[in-house]
Amino acid sequence: DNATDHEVPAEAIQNACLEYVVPVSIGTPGKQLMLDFDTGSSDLWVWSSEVAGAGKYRAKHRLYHPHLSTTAKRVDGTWKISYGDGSSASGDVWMDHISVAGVHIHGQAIEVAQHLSRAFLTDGGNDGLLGLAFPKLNTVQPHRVATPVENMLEKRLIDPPVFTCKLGHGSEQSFYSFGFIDKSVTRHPIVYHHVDSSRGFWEVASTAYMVGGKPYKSRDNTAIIDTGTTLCLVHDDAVDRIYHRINGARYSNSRGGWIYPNHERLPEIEFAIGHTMYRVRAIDFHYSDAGDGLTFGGIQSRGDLKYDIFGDVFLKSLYVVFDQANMKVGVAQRD
Ligand code: 0ZP
Repeated sequence: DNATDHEVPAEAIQNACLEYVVPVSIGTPGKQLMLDFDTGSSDLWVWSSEVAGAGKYRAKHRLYHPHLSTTAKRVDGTWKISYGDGSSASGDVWMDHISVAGVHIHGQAIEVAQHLSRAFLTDGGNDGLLGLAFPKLNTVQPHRVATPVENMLEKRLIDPPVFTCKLGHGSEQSFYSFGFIDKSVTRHPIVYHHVDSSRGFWEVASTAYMVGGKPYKSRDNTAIIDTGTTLCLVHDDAVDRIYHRINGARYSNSRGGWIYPNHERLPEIEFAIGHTMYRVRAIDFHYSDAGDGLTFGGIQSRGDLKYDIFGDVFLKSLYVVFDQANMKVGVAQRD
């Protein structure tokens, strides 16, 4: 058993604009589905042959057929999840083998979808989600099931007992690794920060930020590190200060967010994680073309939420190590 056995290959991810999906093999023979790895939830659920009324949408997805897997076993329990954006899914539960980035889990609960909300039916992007948040958020009733990371730790399948995430922008490569910290990603140091897991999220202190070199404090503020959220969502004080520094920026009701003229100069933007400041790179801040020579900004208001959400727009500037056993995240700036 040598060290490299635990080094798992980086997995390619596609569809980098809205979400990142990762190949996961499920069942016997293995069926490969593309799952959205979500550090903001703790359910592993998949599109299946049991999805009701999916009709023409089904053709856009790879499905898990528990009845065609020789290792699948039906278990007690049902699940139902609602996400921050209002989408939802529900169904029953099976046990089967899965393989994620070279790690084989024999006996993983798979939540099989029977009902999916409209957003999932019309989105062709993912074939399900793989939740990477803390176990307490799992929605299976009457007893929650173990998440893949929980199983990897419990069965000592990964050493060191961490997973890491590098999200690329555009055609830059992206990966998740399990049991392997890739030090070649960045020359910046990985600094470790305490995680408050009481709500089940990867929640860190974030009590300071910088806009155009000017420092601001945000007392008692926290942020959730969430690969399943596309944008970076922060409190309105910060949002206002950022867009006030961009000529011609305004809030657009029709587009549901802040926009600004293409090619406008952007201020430097940094947010604290623990006591370290991390920069949002300008290329990552430009989220999308809003038409009429305007750009939709990658940092938007968190609305009524009590915490910031550091989603993909910010994570593209970082390399993050998630250490569930020690309730820490290691974060390094990328160039
Ligand atoms: C998203 O970021 C969407 C994309 C999206 C939504 C709304 C406005 C947008 C504006 C511009 C660009 C993107 C926007 C993710 C998404 C991507 C691609 C295809 C999709 C198809 C259908 C639906 C969503 C798609 N959603 C965030 C979200 O809910 C919005 C949000 N975040 C609100 C916080 N508050 N993300 C969840 C995972 C999604 C679910 C993954 C839908 C894709 C499919 C979670 O990571 C959020 C998390 C709460 C957060 C406080 C950490 C959560 O809901 N966890 C469930 C637990 C239940 C709490 C026990």
